[in-house]
Amino acid sequence: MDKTLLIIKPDATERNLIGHVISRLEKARYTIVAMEHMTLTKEQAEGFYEVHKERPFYNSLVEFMTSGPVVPMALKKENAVADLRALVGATNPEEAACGTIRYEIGVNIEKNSVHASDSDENAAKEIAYFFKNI
Ligand code: 3AN
Repeated sequence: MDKTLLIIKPDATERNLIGHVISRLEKARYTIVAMEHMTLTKEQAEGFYEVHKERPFYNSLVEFMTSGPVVPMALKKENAVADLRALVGATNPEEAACGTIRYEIGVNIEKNSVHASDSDENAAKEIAYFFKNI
């Protein structure tokens, strides 16, 4: 079984959409194998988004990701990474396909409600970043 990482971002936890996102994931046949409700420190958010360090939106992204609670979770399913990217939709909610999570609840390109790993390699790294015993 393949695994991937999803994070419910602060814009979604603030609007009480944790249950909504989990419901979408379970209906898409994901099994939650680990989950936490937490507020990231600046260092944790910076480390997670290290690959974007040189991008103009990095500081704003770190500020946003530390602005409220997040819910990282490890998810299991066949073809987990690609299927979750499809379910989540494009980075910019305005460009996300109808029916995707970002189309439904995304606010804008930064406050896009959920993160989903983009490759098996990154999924393994990102799961290990939050969960030590998976
Ligand atoms: P995705 O999350 O779709 O893989 P990435 O990895 O390119 O997108 O970007 C990581 C996060 O950075 C996005 N989820 C979004 O919150 C933020 N982001 C990406 N592009 C922009 C942008 N042009 N302006 C502001 N924030 C952005």
